[in-house]
Formats: sequence, C-alpha cells, structure tokens
Amino acid sequence: MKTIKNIFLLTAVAGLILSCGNNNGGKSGAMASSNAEKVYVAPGEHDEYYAFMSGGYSGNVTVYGLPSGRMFKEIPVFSQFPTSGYGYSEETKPMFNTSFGFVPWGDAHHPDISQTNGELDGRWLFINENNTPRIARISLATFETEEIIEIPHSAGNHASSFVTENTEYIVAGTRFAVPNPQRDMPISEMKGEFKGPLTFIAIDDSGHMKIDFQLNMPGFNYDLAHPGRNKSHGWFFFTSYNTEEANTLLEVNASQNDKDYIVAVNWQKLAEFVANGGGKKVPATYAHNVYDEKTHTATSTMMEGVTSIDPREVEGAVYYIPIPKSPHGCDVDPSGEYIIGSGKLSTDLSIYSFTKIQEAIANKDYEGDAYGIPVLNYENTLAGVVTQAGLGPLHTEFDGRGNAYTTFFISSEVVKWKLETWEVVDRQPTYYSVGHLMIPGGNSRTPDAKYLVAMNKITKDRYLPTGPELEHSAQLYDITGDKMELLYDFPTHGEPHYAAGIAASKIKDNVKKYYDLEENNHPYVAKSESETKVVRNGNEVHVYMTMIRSHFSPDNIEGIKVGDKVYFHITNLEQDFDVPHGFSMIGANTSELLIMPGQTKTSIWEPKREGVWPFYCTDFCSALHQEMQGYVRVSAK
Ligand code: CUK
Ligand code: CUA
Repeated sequence: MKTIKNIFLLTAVAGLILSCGNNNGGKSGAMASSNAEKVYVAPGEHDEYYAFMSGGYSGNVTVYGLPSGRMFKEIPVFSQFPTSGYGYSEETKPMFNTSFGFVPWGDAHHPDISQTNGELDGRWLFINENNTPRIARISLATFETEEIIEIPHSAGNHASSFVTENTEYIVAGTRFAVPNPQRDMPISEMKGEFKGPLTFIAIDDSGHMKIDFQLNMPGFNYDLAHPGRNKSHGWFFFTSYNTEEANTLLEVNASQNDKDYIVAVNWQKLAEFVANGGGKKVPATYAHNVYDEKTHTATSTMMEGVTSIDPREVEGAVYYIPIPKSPHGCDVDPSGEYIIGSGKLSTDLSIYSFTKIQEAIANKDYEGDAYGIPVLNYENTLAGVVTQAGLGPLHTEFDGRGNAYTTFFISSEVVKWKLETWEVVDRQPTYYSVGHLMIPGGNSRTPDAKYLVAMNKITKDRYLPTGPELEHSAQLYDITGDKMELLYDFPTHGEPHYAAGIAASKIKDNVKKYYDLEENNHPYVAKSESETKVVRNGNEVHVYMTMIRSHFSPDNIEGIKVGDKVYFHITNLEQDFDVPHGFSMIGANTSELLIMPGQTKTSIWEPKREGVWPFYCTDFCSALHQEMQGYVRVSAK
C-alpha cells in the first residue's frame, strides 16, 4: 500500500514541478522559430508521414500528418460514427455483431501496420478492442474498416494487436484471466482455475483473418507484447503481471512477488504443431464480420470452435523469464537481440538477450517452473539493466541507430539510452505523464527515425481550457541530433495509447480515389437514373435512389403510408475523387449517411406522421448543394 501511495504522491510532485517550470519546453524565441520551421508544412504541401493513433475509449483511429500534427481523418472502427453513418447504415451494422449481441462501442489501444520482411508494407492497419475482445483490419487503400474478428475465451484484449515480420500472425493476448471455458464459479477460487489465452490470428488466402490457434496459458494477466524480429523472428514476447493470481485489491495483492514474468513463445513451433494436426478443437462462439468492397456490405458469421494448445504439450515452445514486478511494456529492438521489459513500479529497465535466452533454453538453465512451464534464470538471460533512468517506465521505441527511447509516466519524460552500453544519453520532459511513444517504423527492422511522438495522458495547462476535460495531447520531438528537441504540441482525440507511423510515400499512391460504379455489386444498386425505382413489398418499401451533383433521383416520392418501413438504397453515381454526397431525412433516428462515389448505402425510415417530409444532401458538394433535396409524401394507413 505504501509503495502505491508514494507513487501517486510522486505523480503529483512531478506534475507540480513541471507545471511550475517552463511550459513551452524551454525554448527561447529564436529556437522556437527554427522549431516552427521544422513543423511547418506550407499550404498545399503534404506531410512526410502518416500517424495512425488509437482512439482509446473513442473506439476509433485518428489519422494525423507529421510533422504538422494536422488531423486528417477519424476512421470509425469499433464505435458508431454519425459523421459517415458507420454502424448506422444497414450495410455496416453487421460490423458490430458479437457473441454478446450488437456492441457499437469499443476501447481501441494498439494499432500496428502489416509487414513484409520486417518492413512496414502499408497494406493494412490492425487494432485491438479491449473491452469486448476484437481485432479489426483496416485497409490503407480505402481507410475503411474491412474486418472485425471477435476473440473467444479472452477478456480485456490488451496484449494486442501486434504483427509478425511477414504478417504471418496478428497476436492478441488477454489481460484478464477468466474461466476457460466460461462457467459459474466463486471468484475467490480463481487461482489455478482461470486461464489467459494468447490468440494467433493468421491471414488466409482470401486476405481475411482467421484464428489459427489459442495458447491456453495459466491465469496471469498478460499485458503487452511484441514479436521477435530479425534474429528473433519466430518468437513472440509478452509481459505478464499478477502472477499471484489475486482476484481483489490488485494494487496490493498483485505486488507481493518481487518478480512477474516475460513469456517467450516460439510461435513457429506452435504453428507447425497445429499444421500437423496438434492441439485440441474446443468449443468457442465468436463473430467474424467482413465488409466486402464490391457489395459495399458487411456480413457477420458466427464461428464455432478454435484449436487450443496447452503450453506444456509442445516441447521447447513456451518459457517464462522473471522480470521485476508489475511490468507493462514489452518491446524488441530492430536487430531482434534485445527484449525490453519495463516495470511500471520500478526505476529500472530489464533488457534480455535473445542469444542468452537461446543458450539458457539449450542448457535447460531453469530456475524452476510455473504450472509446468520452465522458468529461465533471470540473471542468465539478462543483457543489461538501465538503472535509475526515471520513474515508472512504460514503453520503448528504437531509432535503428543504436538508441532506444523509453517513456516514464511518473517522472513525465522520454529518456534516450544506448543499446549495449545501457547508458542514458538524454532526457526530455513531456507535458504531462506520457504513456506510449511512437517513431515511424519504430517496431520494424528499419525505423524511419526523424521524429518521435509522445502521447501524453494529462493535458492540464497546455491549451485553452475547455471545461473539466481537455483532449489528450501529443508532442513531437526531433530526434535527428544527439539531444531530442521538443518541436510542437498537438491535441489528439479520445485517448491515444499506441500509434503507428509510416512514410507517406508507402501509402499515398495506393489510396483509392473512388469506387468503380461498374464493379458495384450491391443488391440494391441503381447504376443510372434509369434504374431508379420504388418497389413495395407489403409494408416494406424499397427506394432505389441515385445521387449526383446536384439532385436525387427520384426526388419526389408518393404513396408512402404511416407504418411503412422505407429502405432508402442510395447510390452515389459520381466517379471522381472526393465527391461524397450525404443523405438525411427529417425525424430519422438512424443517422445521416455519407456515401462515397460509386458506393451504395441504405438507411431505414419509419414515418410516424402523415405529411410531406423533406430530405437533403448533408455535404456541401457543389454550388447547387442547397438545391440537392427532395420530398416524401406520407399518407394515412
Ligand atoms: S497501454 Cu495505454 S499507455 Cu493500453 Cu499500451 Cu501503456
Ligand atoms: Cu450533394 Cu450536397
């Protein structure tokens, strides 16, 4: 209890010291203006990098440009988004289907970009949902969520979504241990009974996610993860906490042991084992939701069964390595030799050597075991320790020049240190209390290390006050010199945990400008005004509608009755970049729709009253945008 209290005190003190200090990051006027030049992207010019930031409790992803810090877009993923109608349109509602029912909100933490040969390839962005465990795949051609898969037997899907070097697997680790299979049992009897499955999701030949297997680990909490890369490709590393398996007052009870574990998993061995028929098919029910770009429609399939592996049944595949208690981040350097574990209650970082881990495994140099899983020796696997580097280390990124950068939440700073000598070479304050940090490509073999973005949890006085809550704040540092230089603050949306950055050149030429109308296979498409019609089927009315600058067709609809269920299936006939049209109907509680060129979307309207009711385009699309409107006549039943 004492430690915990002290930590909170320290947070307050650190915060105070920093807020009394120089709030602009200690820049004199001249320096500030040269920093301004570094982030200045002249009107009409493009940024050098994309930054995809998780939205935390917003459930979505925001897209920023670096170095300008300009926000370009919010990509709706796990949450309904009235701006576009995502999760409201009939086509996208199935994206929120889960085994728990319709869940139109999520807590999105860790985005990761697909890789080929250890380099970011710019095809997809993956992101996890913590609360109702799911992983999403977003296309970096359309910037749309194309797929969401639920993770069965998991709870608090936090050690996710991290991608291996050839996107062989997207890995999802559970934070909460829970009964597996779920059952009614006393919470106090969790010890030894709960499980913490780690899920390995592959991409199948059709480009879709499929759960290949689950590693049914003992019931610790699995917090964060990163894949091995380069020489450690084929392995995956996770941090665990609460190895005490406490079920209450974790702040006290989960800090009893001085050490928790890093889990080292040889996934290549497990994949082989499963490919040869290993593992046990166990019951599982989970939703798999796929958005099809040709029909512009999502379908949800309820899947049954997963392959489960007991970590003890595959020799040489799973090991525990002790780490100072309650670790958080788990990061792997670009060479793959060093695995960095940060103890969030500690001042030190433990750095493990992949070579030493392999030697320890070969020599069976075990300290003992936990639930039959060998525990390697702490000292013998350690490559080094960065000592007294700061308070509350959380996450580390790399620049590919032999340096690592670690965030310290409590002392509110980013610390730069050298791999191999473990010496601290620079530290810069963050405003305030930084969580993750991101260097574009910082978790690949080849970081593109010009900038570092710190994602801060507390904003306080950085911006004009906006009521009791301020948006979180990111800070951009120039890391090309010996010392990091704070360039810029910019507000972020929701709560960015991790972010993924990539050179714009790897994406921008592949971005889709519009959907080909010829390829539109939506069942209710109207590809020209001559195909528009109104079809009644009992009390269901299907309106096949089109939109083009600057009218709807049809724009006068009669014959609708109170009690009807009207489906507006609206196709945007435009074949040009950046000409969406909107559709909104008076009194409709289903959100407006924003329909991309060549796309069809459906809105349902159930008129309650007789009259003549207008609809209009919501997006200012041409000089005659305001004329883009129509009426529906509603008569008594
Ligand atoms: S967690 Cu948020 S600061 Cu979800 Cu990656 Cu460490
Ligand atoms: Cu179409 Cu405004």
